[in-house]
Amino acid sequence: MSGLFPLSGVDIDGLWRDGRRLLKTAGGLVATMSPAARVRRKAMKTETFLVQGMTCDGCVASIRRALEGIAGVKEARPSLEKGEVTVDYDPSLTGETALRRTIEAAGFDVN
Ligand SMILES: [Cu+2]
Repeated sequence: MSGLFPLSGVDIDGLWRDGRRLLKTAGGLVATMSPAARVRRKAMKTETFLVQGMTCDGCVASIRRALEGIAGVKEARPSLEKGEVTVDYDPSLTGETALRRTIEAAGFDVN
């Protein structure tokens, strides 16, 4: 079973569900990912914020925990040495302003 397009002898039910196309085959239903869903998966964004007030590993841990608690944040990597935090996130679920506010709410200043 391969591809997103009908093969001869394969009956398509014509519906897209959650970005998947259901194919009816002799072996049963097979779901394939739609091109749109593939694009959505890749649409992650990375942003780096300068953070003031990080002084120890405890600060690093609180910033990471706060940011990774936001829906859409995949990973937050604070650097004590550089005084910054780099965040990988899904821009369809959160944004720069929410990330900034979360860092501030954790007790730090963001530039
Ligand atoms: Cu600290």
